[in-house]
Amino acid sequence: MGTTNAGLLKWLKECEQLLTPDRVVWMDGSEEQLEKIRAEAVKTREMIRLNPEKLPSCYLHRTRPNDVARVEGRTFICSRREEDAGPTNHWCDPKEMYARLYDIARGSYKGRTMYIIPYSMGPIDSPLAKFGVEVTDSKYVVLNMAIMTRTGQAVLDKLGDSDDWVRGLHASCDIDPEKRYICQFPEDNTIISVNSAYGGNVLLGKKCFALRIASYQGWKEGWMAEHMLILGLENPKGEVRYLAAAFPSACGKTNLAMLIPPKYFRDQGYKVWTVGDDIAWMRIGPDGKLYAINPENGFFGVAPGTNEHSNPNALATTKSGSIFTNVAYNPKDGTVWWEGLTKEIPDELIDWKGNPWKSSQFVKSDKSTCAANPNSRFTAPAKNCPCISPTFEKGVAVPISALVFGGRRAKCAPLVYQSRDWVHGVFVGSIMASETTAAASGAVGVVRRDPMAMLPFCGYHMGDYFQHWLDMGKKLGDKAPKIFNVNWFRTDEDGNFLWPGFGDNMRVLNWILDRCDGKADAVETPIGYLPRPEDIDTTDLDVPPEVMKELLTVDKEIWRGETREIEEHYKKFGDKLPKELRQQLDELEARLA
Ligand code: OXD
Ligand code: MN
Repeated sequence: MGTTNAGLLKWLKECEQLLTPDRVVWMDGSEEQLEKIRAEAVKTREMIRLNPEKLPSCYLHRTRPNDVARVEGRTFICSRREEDAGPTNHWCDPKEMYARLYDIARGSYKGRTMYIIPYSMGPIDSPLAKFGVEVTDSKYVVLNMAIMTRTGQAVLDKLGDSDDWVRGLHASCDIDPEKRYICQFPEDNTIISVNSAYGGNVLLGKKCFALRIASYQGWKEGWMAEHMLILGLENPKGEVRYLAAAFPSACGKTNLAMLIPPKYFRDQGYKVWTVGDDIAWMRIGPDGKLYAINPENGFFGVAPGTNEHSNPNALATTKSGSIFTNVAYNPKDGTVWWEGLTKEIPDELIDWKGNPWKSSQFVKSDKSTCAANPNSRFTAPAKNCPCISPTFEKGVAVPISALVFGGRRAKCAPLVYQSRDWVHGVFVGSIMASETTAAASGAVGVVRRDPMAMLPFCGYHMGDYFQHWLDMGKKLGDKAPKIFNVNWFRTDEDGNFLWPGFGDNMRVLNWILDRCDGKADAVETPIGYLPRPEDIDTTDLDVPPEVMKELLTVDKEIWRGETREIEEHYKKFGDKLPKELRQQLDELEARLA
């Protein structure tokens, strides 16, 4: 391994002096080196090797029971000034936080290996790519980063002596939840994560870099880092149009990214291509249009609920070279299982904590009796995905025709609507919300505002973030993508879903993309442009016309209530709320009056 990058070498020396590892290993990106680390991880029981015939090169990992999810309460944006982190982030003075974190991490690699992972977010040669170096004492992190990003010497070669790279320090320490911190220092291009070993907190390229740090970089440098899937929809003529879509968690982002069109469309030659399932980096190209890449190289998806029906493409993606975290183990055949994988529940398993589990102990209403943790995950290489976009494999950015926001709303939002223009679209994103489900603890149906699905991921003041969106719209002008909102979760009086969702969502995406091409009709309503029921192709769809009508109605009374809630939501941002958005709210109120 080699680099002459003085800034990098200096930082690594400082890490080594602070952490005092027994050994230092540079990750060179070779399969031989990874294979050696996998073998060591099996020996130390950090990984269980799964059935090599049924799941070749796949492993199971269990985290500590106190360390199974992202921890928003312990995630900090340590900008120099508190007001720059804004009202939606936890903040701490960087000097104070560095001191606290160095105290926690000091000497914690004793008896351990310090792994140095040079990695690229985005294809190494892409003009949209950015680089990072993560230092970690966890083989699990090393092996996951090797799936989720491009790693190794090639990154150092491309980085050269540049200072444009993100420092990422991860120390497992004692996995003490009282001393767990996930800290971003946006002005220093630095991330420090201590006392966790769970993916979302420790795979520093993902949420910490590709969203929190990158959103800040995008603001300063004139581009966008968004919590969005990217997909391409190919029509029978072979033309592919791309959209990027933001949804809060538990709204089926990975499923939408990998959807399989209904048979009627497949038979005509329609296809969906997955570019990414979680993060989009977008820049204005030389032709003035907005282009996107998926900066990741794999999927870190939620396992429960993934099956042959809900997402066959995701399931196929996990069949080799994947790491499963906190799923159940089937000792009979050395495979894995999670709730929803098969209708039939295996009689006996080893649960996610490593204890014997019998199907008879499962109580549907009690998540703690599940064999797999509800947030159990698969880390799978994107190249395994049967519908991965050829553009992803070539490493090229795709032109974005539409930006889509969505959430889980029982009554309020219609199946789909188009914003009046870019500024109104930014308003639609800024008021994004989702209702809590029975799946999570707490009250059901409570509305959580999650602007652009970035609430836990925006690395600076959200008022400035809204302004950045408005500024991007000004730069894009008439080349700007059109902005839409979708809601797959509208219900009837008894709480039953009105829309079948899954593959049939393609019917809505088709209307969206036809709107972008000026090929589909719509009617104007107070909230934006809606299709008429006949504008959505419902061939072979078992949804009666009156239900289609219901899915596409806007209840003014509900929306008047909604505007009162938006007033409250907007108060949080104080005078950082762009006046254009305030004006959008006033205009919406006037249209609903
Ligand atoms: C994720 C998340 O894991 O958004 O992608 O929490
Ligand atoms: Mn996500």
